[in-house]
Amino acid sequence: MKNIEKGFEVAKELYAHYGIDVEKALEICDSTPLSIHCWQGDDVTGFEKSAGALTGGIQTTGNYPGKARNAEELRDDLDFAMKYIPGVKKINLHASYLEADDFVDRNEIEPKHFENWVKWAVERKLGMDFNPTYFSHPKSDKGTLSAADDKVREFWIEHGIRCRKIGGYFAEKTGETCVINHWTPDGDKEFPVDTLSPRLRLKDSYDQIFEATKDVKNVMDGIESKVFGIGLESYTVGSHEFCMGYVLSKKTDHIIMTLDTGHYHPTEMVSAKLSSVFAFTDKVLLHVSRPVRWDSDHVVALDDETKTIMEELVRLDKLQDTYIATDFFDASINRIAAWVIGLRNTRKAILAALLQPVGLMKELEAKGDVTGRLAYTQEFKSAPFGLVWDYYCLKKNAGIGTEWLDAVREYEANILSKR
Ligand code: RNT
Ligand code: ZN
Repeated sequence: MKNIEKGFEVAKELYAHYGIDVEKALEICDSTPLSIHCWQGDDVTGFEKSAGALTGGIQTTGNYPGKARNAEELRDDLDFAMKYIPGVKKINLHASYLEADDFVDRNEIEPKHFENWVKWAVERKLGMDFNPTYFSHPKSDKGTLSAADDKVREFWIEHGIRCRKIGGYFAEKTGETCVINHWTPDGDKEFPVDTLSPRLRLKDSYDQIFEATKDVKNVMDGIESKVFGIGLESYTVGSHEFCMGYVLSKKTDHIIMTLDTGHYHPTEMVSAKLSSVFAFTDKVLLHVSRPVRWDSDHVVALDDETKTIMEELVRLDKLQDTYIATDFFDASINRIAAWVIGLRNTRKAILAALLQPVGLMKELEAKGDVTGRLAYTQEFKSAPFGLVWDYYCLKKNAGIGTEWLDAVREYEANILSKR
């Protein structure tokens, strides 16, 4: 422990040399909410009485033992994981994680089906976010909000309406804004002849959902686009252009873009999109994930893109205007470790971004000193933010280094392995 504090002092001195206030960076890092996606804990299965296969062009691979089989187990696992995820957190639920004794279809869900989650979140002072589940359902195979079949489309519109009402209930109970992410997998394996009609129907469905729930308060709505899904390779109704067009045309405060790091072509980076998006909107919802060649939803790594996204948000002064949510599902490793690694990496990237002399670098750039700019941006890539991170984890009692791994292994031996 002494060494951690010593390391922190060394780092602090180095950062002070560049005019960086480490304590202030830690405070911002700690208070930036990260919304933890519940679906890493059970491979996006959910707890509906009819839960079947995962559909919608997303996939979990692997069969690591010990996944949560019900909401109590999932909450226990989240409680355990959260001990090792320092800083302000929210919990992000999908509609399919409802609790009910009997089967409740998606067009019938109500706040009461989430009472246990709300109680649990309120006790822990966690904000709550939400997601309609437009996949893994017999009625989702031929499109949902863009379906040509009116009955099917109405069913899903009703689901969206109910989800917004549940989001309003979450906000009321937790006292915090509920961020709802709207994502539909709708698309086609082959190229449709008529690519416009499904998009007009999707647009109309979103309009109907928002119109029917316009009195819902304290809810934000991210519209998530995607390039393609498995089995839907040729056409995605909710493409980037569609979703961006929808959001910008609405001119409301609550309808915003969701940018998922796995939802673009492999060389297209979310980090490079942020300032363009912020030139036209005030808030953004980020889905932090890790695509490996496709939207594979690997655990978030402390990779260049994650670090660059956070640098961009800090440099644009948009960290407070970005709702940061994680979105990955790896069934090939210990699922709790997946949460801990992915969430710690996300926050660590925020800290690394905050520990840079942004003002100074902006001054150099403004003066046209491009040499100085390159020197500084490069220098801080190897700055000792890890020493500050360790100190932060020490203060938060969140496990230093890989200490958390021993605890997770013990939990696996005592609890997960017995499931
Ligand atoms: C799918 C989207 C979406 C889902 C979750 C489960 O490609 O990223 O956000 O991952 O809703
Ligand atoms: Zn996503």
